[in-house]
Order: sequence, then structure tokens, then C-alpha cells
Amino acid sequence: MFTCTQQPRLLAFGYRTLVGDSSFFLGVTFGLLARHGTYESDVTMTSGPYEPQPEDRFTFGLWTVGNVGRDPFGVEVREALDPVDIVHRLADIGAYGVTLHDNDLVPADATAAEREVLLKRFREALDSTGLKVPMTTVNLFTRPVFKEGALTANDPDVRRFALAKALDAIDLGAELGADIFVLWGGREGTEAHAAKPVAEALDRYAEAINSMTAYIGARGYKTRIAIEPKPNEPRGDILLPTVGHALAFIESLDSPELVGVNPEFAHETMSGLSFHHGVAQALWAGKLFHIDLNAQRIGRFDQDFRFGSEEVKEAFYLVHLLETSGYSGMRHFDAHPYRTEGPDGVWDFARGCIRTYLILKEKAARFEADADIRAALAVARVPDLATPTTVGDGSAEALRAYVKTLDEAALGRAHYGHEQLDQLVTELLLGVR
Ligand code: GCO
Ligand code: MN
Ligand code: MN
Repeated sequence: MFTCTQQPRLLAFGYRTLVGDSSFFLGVTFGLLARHGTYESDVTMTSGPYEPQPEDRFTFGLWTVGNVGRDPFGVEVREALDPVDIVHRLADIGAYGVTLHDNDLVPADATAAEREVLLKRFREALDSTGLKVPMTTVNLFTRPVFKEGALTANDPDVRRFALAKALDAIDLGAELGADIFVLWGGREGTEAHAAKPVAEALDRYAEAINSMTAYIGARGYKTRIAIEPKPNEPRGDILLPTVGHALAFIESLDSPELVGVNPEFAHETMSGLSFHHGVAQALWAGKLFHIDLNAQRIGRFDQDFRFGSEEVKEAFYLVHLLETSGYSGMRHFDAHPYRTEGPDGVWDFARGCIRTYLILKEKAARFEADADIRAALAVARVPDLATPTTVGDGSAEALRAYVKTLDEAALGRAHYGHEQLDQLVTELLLGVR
């Protein structure tokens, strides 16, 4: 337990830890922030340090807090929640918005009249709470018709069925004001690899997305499509398995400017990759349209845990990246409460996702402000990465002439202080800086 003999910053942490009420220490914390004086606009906290504000852009899928706890080995353990109740509960915990699959709100067999009633109720809940629907998506994975694939099924009629369903879902999103349409191809893949030549399947995938962007253009929608990569589950292997595969694929499309990615923490981690590296490259390519936040350990099944509950350091680098890169999109949680939880645990889960993000956001601000970390970054030569490699007029001759003046052995003797830098980050995250 922290004591009052610690330095001031630590004291604020200690009290918050003890009483669990961040707003109580608002004054203390702001005093400390002011003293450290380095909180810039993208990392400023406008209220209690861990109280979400609308500008934080936290969103949850209806299917996340509404998850009933089914898994491959067990049946439901929680009652299904009414989407209208979910909207009110999300508003209570400070979320900015709610997202949905077409059939999370409107059952596939609903009549047009039933659809209108459901939408009207849902819209009333949105209007009374101020919650937005920034993203919608389409379920192309639950029903038996999609067991061999949807947009890349071998049977052209299944593909046509899937594409028409996607176009209907794009309409639904536009009706609800969503400007992002996520496309997660959970069933686009194989177990018996002989059955799915990848190149032809990718041709069909591109054809489907080209049809969607043409439709979006014809309807005059503002919608942009975000492809969500995943390596496996539910298929043995899924097409477009990583952020990198998706980024390359997008460049082959008819309207690449309308298509980006929706990377998910769990999915890149399942592939053994660094999530924040994938996200950084998506940002670099101007393609981070949306993001799915949750937690996952490498080598496990698709865990979908509460954000930050595993791989905390990776989660920290991700939050630091989002908060310092100018990313203005949603912070969307695509995670599930543990199956052990009842109705209250679901909201402990949702508040935990938000709270951990905000704690890591504060850590990111401390990282930027910390003089020792800044010094260690200089030892690591981080600022020099911004210096162009080419010299003089940029020619090969100028480069060769310059290199002749260098002392390779001296360059080889340099050291970079990474042990100290990483220890500082570790101590920051462990709460002793
Ligand atoms: C998963 C996926 C889904 C998608 C969702 C949006 O692993 O099940 O992450 O949750 O994100 O279907 O299309
Ligand atoms: Mn997932
Ligand atoms: Mn997801």
C-alpha cells in the first residue's frame, strides 16, 4: 500500500487506489498535472481522471455487454438484454455510442413493420440519452447458409445472398447515422484447403467490396468500410488474417479511399503479432478507420477479455499511440464479460474497459512528461529517427562520400540504454513513478 511519504504524484495514485473514487481527488490531481505542466490537448483530462467524457469516444457493441456467455462447451448463463436497456446503461457509464450487427437489433425474419417498430424504440432511446451509433456491421457468420463462406463462398448463390444482406446492413447503418461499416469475414476461409483457392476467393472478396462501395456512392452515403482481420476462429484459417494482409488487399480495390481497417487487439495477438505495431502501420497508411479493443494472451483461444486485463504493456503502447497520433475515431470495445458474471458483473466489465483505458491514457501523459524517460529516449536516439537518411543532394555519390567519413567501429560501439528505458516504462506502469 502506498504511504504519504511518497512523492506527490504517487500520493494521488495511492489515495485513488484506497478510496476508488477518482472525482474526490480531482483537485489534487489537477494541481499535480499543472505542476508537471506537460499535458497537451490530446492527453488532457477534462473531468475526474478516470471519468469518461463524450470526447473520449468510448463505444460498445450490443453484442458485447449483451453477450449471454455461450461458448463451444456451454449454454447461455445470462439473460439476453433489451437493446433499449443497453443504450440506457451505456449512457449511465459514460459511453459515447453503441454499435450493432444488423441482426442484433432487427431479427433476420422480422417483417418491414416489425423492423420499423424496433428501430423507432431504439431511436427513442438514442434520442433520450444522446448516444450515437458511429458504426454498424453485418452478421455473415451465424446462419447455416454461411457455413462454407459468405462473400467468398464457392456457391455464387450464397455469395449473392451475403452481398444483398450486406447492402441491407449498409442501409441500416446509414439510417442510424453510422459512418463506418465494419466487415469481419469470420466465415471467409477454410479447414480443407483444397476446397478454397485463395486467389480466386480474394477475387470474389474484392468484387463484393467493390459492389458495396459502388452502392455507397450511388446512394450518396458517407459510409466508409473497415475490414476487420482475424487469423482463425471460427474457420481454421480466415482470409485477410492480419492488418498487413488487409492493407495490401485494399490497394487492389476500385475505391481504396473508401476502405480501411478495423484492427482488433485479440486478433493480431492471436497471430503472435504486436497489436500496436499493426495499428501504427494502419495509421501510417491513413487506414485506421476504427478499432476493436479487448485483451488476449498469445497462443490462446479467442479470449475477448476486458480491455487491459492481459498484455498490459502492449495495451499501454496502444493507448499512447492512439492518444499521441491524432486518431479521432472511436475507442470501441469488442470484448465479452467473463462467463462467471451475472447482470452486475457485465457492467463491472464495461466500466473496467473504460477505466483501464483512461488509466493508461494518464500513464501516456506521464510518459510524455517524465524527464528521466525523455532523457532515456534521447540516449536511445529516438529523436534522430526523424532525420532523413539521404545526405547532400540525395545522390548515391553524396551518400558514398559521406559514408567514407564515418567510423564504422565507433558506430558499432554505441549503446542505446534500452534496458534503462524499458525499466522506466515498466516502473511507470507498476505505479512507482
Ligand atoms: C469476433 C469479431 C467480431 C466482430 C464483429 C463485427 O472475433 O467475433 O471480433 O466480434 O468484430 O462481428 O463485425
Ligand atoms: Mn474478435
Ligand atoms: Mn472484433
